[in-house]
Amino acid sequence: MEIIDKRLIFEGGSLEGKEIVSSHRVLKDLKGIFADEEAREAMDAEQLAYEVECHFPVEEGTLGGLFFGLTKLYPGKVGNEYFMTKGHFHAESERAEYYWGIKGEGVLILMDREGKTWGEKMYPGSLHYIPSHVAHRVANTGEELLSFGACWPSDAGHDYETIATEGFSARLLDVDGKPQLKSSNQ
Ligand code: PAN
Ligand code: ZN
Repeated sequence: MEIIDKRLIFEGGSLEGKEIVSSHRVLKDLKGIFADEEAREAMDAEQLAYEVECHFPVEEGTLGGLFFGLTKLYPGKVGNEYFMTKGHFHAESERAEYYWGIKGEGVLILMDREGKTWGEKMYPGSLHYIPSHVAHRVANTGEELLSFGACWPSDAGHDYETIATEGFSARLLDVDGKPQLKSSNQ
């Protein structure tokens, strides 16, 4: 019987193989995400904020499959707010996910449907279970690239709209050189 090598390689903060799909977001794609929109506008619209490499072994929306992603989030700040991913609930809200830290330092910001927001420190080796019905985004609080892995159900989908319109109830800000979660209404 045959033993095959799919040459799908996940190692040292990179995911490679002919089935890998890459995407990226630059600062202009993150319009309205940061508190200080004026500061974001003053920055280079084409500056790379993050890249995502994904393995989608089944079609999006398939029940019973899994997707795998590697996110590389660059260091930086918009005003006093750390670079972060857009963040989303899953469209099929009753779908959980795992994240785990690979390189760099950051904070996983989580918000439930009642609007309660909390954070979990991310660093190489940290493992994070994101329960269903919980929105998630990651902020890079370090000086170097932050890479993290993710694994989620193939029928989860992404609801970016709720976060784009309502945001998270707290933001991760640099306060005197230290990351702090501050209420968005302040
Ligand atoms: C991750 C995220 C990835 C990028 O793979 O999609 O980190 O963040 P945004 O999708 O919020 O821009 C995931 O949570 N998948 O479900
Ligand atoms: Zn997700």
